[in-house]
Amino acid sequence: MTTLKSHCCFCSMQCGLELIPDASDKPIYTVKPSSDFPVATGRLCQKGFNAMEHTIHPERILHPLKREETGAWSRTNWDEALSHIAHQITTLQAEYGKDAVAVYGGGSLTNEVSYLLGKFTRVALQSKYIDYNGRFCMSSAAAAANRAFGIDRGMTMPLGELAKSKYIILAGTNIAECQPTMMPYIIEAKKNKAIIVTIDPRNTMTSKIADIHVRIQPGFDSIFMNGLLHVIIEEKLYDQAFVDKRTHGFAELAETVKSYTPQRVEELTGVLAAVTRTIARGFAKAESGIVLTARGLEQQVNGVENTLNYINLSLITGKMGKPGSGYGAVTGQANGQGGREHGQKADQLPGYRLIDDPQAREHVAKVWGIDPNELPGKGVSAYEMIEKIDQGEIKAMIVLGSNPIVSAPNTSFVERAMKKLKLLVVVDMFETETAQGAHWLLPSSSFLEGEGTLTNLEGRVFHRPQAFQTPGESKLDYQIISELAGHLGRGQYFQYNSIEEVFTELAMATAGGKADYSGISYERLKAEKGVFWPCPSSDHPGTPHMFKDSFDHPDGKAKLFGIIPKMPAEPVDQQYPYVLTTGRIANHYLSGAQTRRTEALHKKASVPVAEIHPWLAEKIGLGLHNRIRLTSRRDSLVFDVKITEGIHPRTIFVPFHWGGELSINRLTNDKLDPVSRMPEFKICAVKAERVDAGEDNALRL
Ligand SMILES: Nc1nc2c(c(=O)[nH]1)N[C@H]1C(S)=C(S)[C@@H](COP(=O)(O)OP(=O)(O)OC[C@H]3O[C@@H](n4cnc5c(=O)[nH]c(N)nc54)[C@H](O)[C@@H]3O)O[C@H]1N2
Ligand SMILES: Nc1nc2c(c(=O)[nH]1)N[C@H]1C(S)=C(S)[C@@H](COP(=O)(O)OP(=O)(O)OC[C@H]3O[C@@H](n4cnc5c(=O)[nH]c(N)nc54)[C@H](O)[C@@H]3O)O[C@H]1N2
Ligand code: SF4
Ligand SMILES: [Mo]
Repeated sequence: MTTLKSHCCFCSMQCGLELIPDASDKPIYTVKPSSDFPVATGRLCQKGFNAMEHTIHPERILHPLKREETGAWSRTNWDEALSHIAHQITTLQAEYGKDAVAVYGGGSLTNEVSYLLGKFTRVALQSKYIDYNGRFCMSSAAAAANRAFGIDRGMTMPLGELAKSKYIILAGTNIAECQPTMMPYIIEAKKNKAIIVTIDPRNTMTSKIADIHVRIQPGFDSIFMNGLLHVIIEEKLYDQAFVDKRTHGFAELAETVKSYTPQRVEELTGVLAAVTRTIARGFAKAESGIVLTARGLEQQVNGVENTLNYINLSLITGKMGKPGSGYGAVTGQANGQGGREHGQKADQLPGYRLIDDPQAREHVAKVWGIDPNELPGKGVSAYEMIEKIDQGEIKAMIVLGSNPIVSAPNTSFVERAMKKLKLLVVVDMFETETAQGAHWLLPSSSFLEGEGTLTNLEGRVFHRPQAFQTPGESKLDYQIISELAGHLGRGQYFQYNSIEEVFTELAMATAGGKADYSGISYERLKAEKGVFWPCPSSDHPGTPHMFKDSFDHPDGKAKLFGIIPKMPAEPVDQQYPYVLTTGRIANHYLSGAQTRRTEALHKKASVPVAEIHPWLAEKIGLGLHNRIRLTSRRDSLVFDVKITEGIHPRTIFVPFHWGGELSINRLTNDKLDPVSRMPEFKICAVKAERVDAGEDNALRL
């Protein structure tokens, strides 16, 4: 047996890994970091080292399953499953219209599968309803980048630039737990005397390496940012030449931030005026600087505006398109970048083309061999699809690559709505919380079985080879999608002999679009170990650095936006006096479907723990062995507690990687950003009460 190569299935770093066979020749492998992938070379975090475990878990679904009337699953075969599903789809569409059937995708899927899901929805189902879990992830960052730069690529520069930077601002991004193998790039910068600033309501593993940590209350980023912009403009520390030549909107921005003196910002946020001045002057004067944002400030009803305000900082200081400088929204999922480029989004066709643009429709329809008029129009965002189920407009849904019963906001509502579906098909490796309510569960492949391309957080497209055959009767996603299209009578549009053929078609579909992959081929990816998009021709080297000379708006300039800070959707009040924020811990991944089935990770963190400040513990009289009840306007749950100085006193943090009674998303708010339709995962108002130790609680300790 030989060493096999793959990439970790979890975060957007997409570290290369090798599977070293056991000397005994048994099918046992040890996971080691790969030495020949140019990103985080030779490094894996604990999730990466354990990435294989869930793929061989005994709970893996190995045969198609059908829900009997008794509620139990029964084993079936592919032909029966797909023909029944196709029949139900056709019947529902005949009665309620094509749009009665929806698709819900995910950002872990390869570029090819993301692309095919979009094509399947528009060509095989002929429905307008497709969206995906990236709506809960990168949508605010994407909308902000499109507005400011005219194009959305999470990071505008390769990771290597971090090490060269002299000033790095990390806002609402907990890299040490969420992209752990990125940390050495930042530590390298620190060794070269860079200043590191973290902005987060919590002291995180990331803030441990910060020179300055700004402990901001959730929802206050834009006020603080206006303070920084105010100082930079008042003290004329901005890059006048860059602002004049390469941006629009400076006068409006200057006017907006005029009243945000550091003193006023201190009164509003508690951040000392001296801290605001120090960071403003330090960043503006540094010879290079990088701003990275992530979900902390993006997953809010003001997420797009918050992100735009951080982009303002990069732009007015001219820290774009030059060494050691740039702005980046740190992408989250394995293929969080590529997954949002190729048509899983309600309003997009492959290559970031807009579905309501006649030229885009014509181009893609031609590649697909259909009439542009056959293409449906824009659908709605992920959460709004769930609302449409509740309203009775969507009757059937195919979920492929997501577990919304755990990961959507206000999951008590989501669960009630999903129960109304006449047909729920889940394509997954496991019987997830979402699959527990499904009518059909179709066994899919894991990352070790599915060959394909992904695009990492830098915009680097790379090839992930197949390591193993699919176990049992499970199939590759692209085969499941193509075969179902066949059963729906649209098989002629889904004739692929290999995943490479899907990529070749994808590349054609993106030609001339913003995310142009047309110069990329499997051959190149294998030889070059990745190519950065845009890459419009086979002799184009790819684009590691964006915006060196111009931005992507028609006039080549970037746009500045004066942001007037707004309240969160659910401000605290007397009844619900604290802010609940949610996020991640290092040991688990998203809805936990994979990492709760990874013993080595799960045993380190088997339940969610609420982080609270000692002030709050005292206020609610929390003693030893007590737990905490958190209640929002939507639901109420009990959690174990960690008391820590390292959190804003009025803020409570709970990770979201668990289902059922442990699922914090039962409490979160489902209000959406008006532009990105991102839910407010990071802020909702809660009350907190002490739960006295009962017998069972005492035993737990
Ligand atoms: N271990 C692990 N790694 C992961 C994932 C995982 O589930 N587990 N998921 C992956 C995915 S899909 C994603 S999207 C990324 C997410 O990566 P991150 O966005 O870094 O992760 P989060 O924990 O959601 O949020 C980051 C921080 O935002 C802070 N925060 C909360 N409210 C605010 C606010 O108003 N302002 C500011 N400035 N900060 C705030 C939180 O305290 C938290 O520390 O991680 C990826 N990597
Ligand atoms: N409260 C709160 N909620 C959040 C967030 C938060 O910060 N706070 N963050 C949000 C964010 S950023 C994200 S990205 C979402 C993600 O949340 P989810 O979309 O639920 O993400 P996963 O848990 O990765 O679900 C992926 C599912 O797809 C399956 N899967 C993995 N790979 C494949 C594959 O190749 N093929 C198929 N068919 N299936 C596969 C897995 O087994 C798993 O069941 O959660 C969001 N929810
Ligand atoms: S940093 Fe991300 S991609 Fe790398 S091993 Fe860890 S989870 Fe996997
Ligand atoms: Mo995400």
